[in-house]
Amino acid sequence: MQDIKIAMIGGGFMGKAHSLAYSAMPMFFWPAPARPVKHVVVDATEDLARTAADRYGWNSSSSSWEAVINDPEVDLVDIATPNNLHAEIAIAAAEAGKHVICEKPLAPTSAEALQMLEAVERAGVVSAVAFNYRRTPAVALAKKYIDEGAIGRILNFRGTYLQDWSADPDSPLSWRFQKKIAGSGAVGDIGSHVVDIARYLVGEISAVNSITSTYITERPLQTSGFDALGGASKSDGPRGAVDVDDEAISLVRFHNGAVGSIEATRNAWGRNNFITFEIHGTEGSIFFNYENRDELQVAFKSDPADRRGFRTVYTGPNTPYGEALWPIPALGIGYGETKIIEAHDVIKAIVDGSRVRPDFADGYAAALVDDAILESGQSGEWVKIPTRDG
Ligand code: NAI
Ligand code: SOE
Repeated sequence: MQDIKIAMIGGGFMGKAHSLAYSAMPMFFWPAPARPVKHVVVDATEDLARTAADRYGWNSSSSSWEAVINDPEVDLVDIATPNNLHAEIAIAAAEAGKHVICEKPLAPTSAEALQMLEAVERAGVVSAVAFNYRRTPAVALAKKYIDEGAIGRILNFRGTYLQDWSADPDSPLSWRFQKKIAGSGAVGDIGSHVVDIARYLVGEISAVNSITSTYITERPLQTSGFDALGGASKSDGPRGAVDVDDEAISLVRFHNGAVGSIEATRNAWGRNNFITFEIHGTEGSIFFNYENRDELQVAFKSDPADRRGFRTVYTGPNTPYGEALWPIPALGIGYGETKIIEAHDVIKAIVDGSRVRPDFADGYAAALVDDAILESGQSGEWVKIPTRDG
């Protein structure tokens, strides 16, 4: 079995998730397309990098991403840093001939995302953007229903991503609240996942009309280098300005005539990872809530009149990715499984020399929608989503 040697840049929250995925992938997908080798992990300091290597089982560590992407042994560069570093690292990795997986949003702006796309195209390497929620088996099952025509022509899509980790004004000024690092707030951080799901299930978005709001305009400065998601600091210490959106609500139009809405906020008390979509078609409807991610709710026009209503389908061995996962429906799909599937699909594409989706073209397409949401939030006008050529 071939080895794929990985250099992972960033050993924080996503560093943990990706490390787990590389270790677990061959346990789920067997025979594995290749053996992922956790060759080197990079973090901002030697100490952070060594700790990540020890904790997550990497063979070596470094504090220089520039050095590791030029390591001839590395096949795949995995970018799990804050957003402002994605473009520089991805472009350099592609120029060094490495395959690249990059966390979402692909970049803080669509302009940078385009440069990243052009770099991987020039280099002819495999690229992937880590919109892992489309790899939740129930989301892939929704795609199967839609592709098979089970709900007919899609009329509308209502998508949400609601969280509450930043609802407390005393929660720290994470990098996610700083435009120079994150690019945007709820829009790029979580709204982009819903944009990806909408594109995956319904098709390309043609225009948006959005409201964006910032409720908490300053937050306590973080005392450690680690990003604290929530965890009110109750600090009387200095505060810094929040210069990104807390919430975005958008009406959307799709090229195929469907309409819909996308909402994103991290200030919704009681909502944790509330990624939902409801899709109505001419022949039926589908509803999904990530907080019950083993389940897909479906209802069909053809249902007998005395059985009207949504019913629950549980994902398991017979639904997408099921053969690799657990042998009984509803044993439980977790966040980790979505990342394990993602690792498999990326490594398989490298071995097969094929395209994996979502790739940098998808990341760029999502970034164009994110930018349009921000622009519409400022202007209050409908904003058309440009195509790659303008
Ligand atoms: P984090 O703050 O937990 O981790 C980022 C890591 O990057 C830290 O260990 C930090 O020290 C390191 N880092 C910073 N500068 C560096 C440099 N110059 N060289 C090497 N390492 C450096 O952030 P988190 O939550 O892991 O987010 C990382 C990326 O993953 C972001 O783009 C975020 O949007 C995305 N993300 C995606 C998720 C998903 O569900 N797909 C979930 C969470 C985050
Ligand atoms: C914080 O909102 C966050 O970690 C996002 O950055 C991720 O993309 C999301 O999946 C989980 O929440």
